[in-house]
Amino acid sequence: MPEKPSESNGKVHRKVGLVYDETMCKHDTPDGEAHPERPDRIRVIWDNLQLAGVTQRCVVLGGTKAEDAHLQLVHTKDHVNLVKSSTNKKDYQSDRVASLVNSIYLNGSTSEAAYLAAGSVVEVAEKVAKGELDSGFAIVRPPGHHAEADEAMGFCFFNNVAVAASYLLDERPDLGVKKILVVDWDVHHGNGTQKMFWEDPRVLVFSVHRHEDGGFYPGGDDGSYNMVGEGPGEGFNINVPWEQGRCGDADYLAAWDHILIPVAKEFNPDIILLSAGFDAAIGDPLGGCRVTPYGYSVMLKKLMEFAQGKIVMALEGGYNLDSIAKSSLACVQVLLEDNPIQGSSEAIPFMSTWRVIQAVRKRLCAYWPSLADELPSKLTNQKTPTPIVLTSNSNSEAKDNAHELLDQMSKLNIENHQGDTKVSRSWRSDLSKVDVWYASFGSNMWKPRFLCYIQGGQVEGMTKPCVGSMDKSPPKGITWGTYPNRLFFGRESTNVWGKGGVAFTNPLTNPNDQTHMCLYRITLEQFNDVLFQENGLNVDFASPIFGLTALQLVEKNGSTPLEAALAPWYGNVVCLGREGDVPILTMTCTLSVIEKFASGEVPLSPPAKAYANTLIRGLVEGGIFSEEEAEAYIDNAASKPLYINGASRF
Ligand code: Q9C
Ligand code: ZN
Repeated sequence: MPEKPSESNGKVHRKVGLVYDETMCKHDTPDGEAHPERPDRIRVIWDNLQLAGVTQRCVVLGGTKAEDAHLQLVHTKDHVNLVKSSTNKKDYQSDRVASLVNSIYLNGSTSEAAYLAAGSVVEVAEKVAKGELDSGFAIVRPPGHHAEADEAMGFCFFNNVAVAASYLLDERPDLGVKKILVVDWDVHHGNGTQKMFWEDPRVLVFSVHRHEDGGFYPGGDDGSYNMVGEGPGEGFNINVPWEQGRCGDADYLAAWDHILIPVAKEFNPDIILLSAGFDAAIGDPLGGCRVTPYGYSVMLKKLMEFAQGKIVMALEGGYNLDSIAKSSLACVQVLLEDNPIQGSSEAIPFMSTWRVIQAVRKRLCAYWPSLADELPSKLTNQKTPTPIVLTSNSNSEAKDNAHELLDQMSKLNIENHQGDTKVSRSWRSDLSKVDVWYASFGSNMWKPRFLCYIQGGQVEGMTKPCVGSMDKSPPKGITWGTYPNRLFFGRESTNVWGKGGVAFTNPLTNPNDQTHMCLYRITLEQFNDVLFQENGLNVDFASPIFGLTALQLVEKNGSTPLEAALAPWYGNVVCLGREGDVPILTMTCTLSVIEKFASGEVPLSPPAKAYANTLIRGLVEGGIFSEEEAEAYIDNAASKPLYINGASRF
């Protein structure tokens, strides 16, 4: 029996379930290596919901483990047993080659997390189908939509959403769910879900994804619009395959208005299961698209018109912590029927978007008459031309995405996507209100050099100038500190300094190590501009790489590896403590890069003279050392081998 919606302050609102279980954070890489599908993903989502005060207004559920019988509705017995038995393995690194090919990794907690992820989606789906909840969001990992009947892939082990759909249809006829709409807005094609319901007309699977003619993960033809299902399921599989990256709110909403929504009206589902990956979000290092939290909220709001708003969201991908936290909050606010977040999308779809939408409508109109009409040309003529993209000759995904992002950001102004400019303006004004101490241990210890990152320009020893920060106001304070981290020099050459190593500090502490650091009090906005420049990205990004959520996280955990694609060398922000209310942050390399330095895979290399002199000047002018002492300090750091044992991890 459906329960009455809860009431507070006389305002009726909907019962929204949230599943969060910290146990799912235990699934991690066996060797601690950085990976985009990382434990903090679900933590930041949860923390941000708490911070916004929405968790108290929801029904909070702990995780539930899936039953083998339910998993076997869509997976083979062998596959279920393989995932289950992975708990007892001794050596997880031995499967490295296989896992690299299939984009998965395992540790001793993977099985438990995978059972919880699937079971939790089943639990929310059951409660929504029963009417105990109006809707819900299962904040789970590992994700599910790539997992096939007999195969883990794409960071996925069990197909959480598919298990829940089959459970409702096959195990709970008493709940009266006969037709399920699966909407998959993760930036990757939901290949697993497509296969599992290929011949099943009870489940309409809709996936919108970056496809690029099969060049984007998971690749091949599976994600093409020609894949419409077979047998009784013919017409019940709809793919919207983007030809390019950089798609945003305008493109997604066009697919909603001209494909998904008319079809959903005809299909008239009893419940909607949403494969809610947030990797099409702006700033995502894997997706290269630009959907805003506002865009997600509108897409969800449009789905609320169906199945009496019975929507079960399950997290899939999404790898920019800031973006996934904000997008998730925007969605939960829609489920709660709060005043939706403000925003506007004045951007126009790409030319390729209309091409794809028209092709999909044509391919599927035999099954869905509402797709038959030709779209008015006054609509499809409004389009943004596909910009010329410089193609990278590297096939590494990280590099392509970094390139893609740079390209995307540098075109913002000429494309006149007003939505983007607004996003950019608002992150800057938010972060300009927060102060941090930036702790420098390399050339930035010399104030005139550091000021180049703020005011722009070039000092002695630099081979090229810096553009500086958008906000050029000088640091609000300067002080010095000594920290138990090891200073060392590595790499053979850099853009700014030419040949020779540059300074890094080990994020691991050891009481025997001492690094002197010069602290500058700057805004978090300026800190991001320093990060961009330190990593060779002197462009105006539409989103910060180190935002407020990341700041909270680094204060809690000590260290936050940034998206590897964005920050190849100084990609790790480390919190060294606080000075009064203000956190002390430094930037160095990630632990996996430390390991490469320690193993010799990337060379340690002493600093060139001009670079070393900059550090020495900083230490001398800062009153820390005499010139001789400063030279000895640098020599010592440059000549000792780097050990990583015996250190404590932040
Ligand atoms: N060149 C989800 O978002 N990328 N999975 C492999 C190989 C794998 C994404 C790249 C991306 C998997 C749930
Ligand atoms: Zn994805």
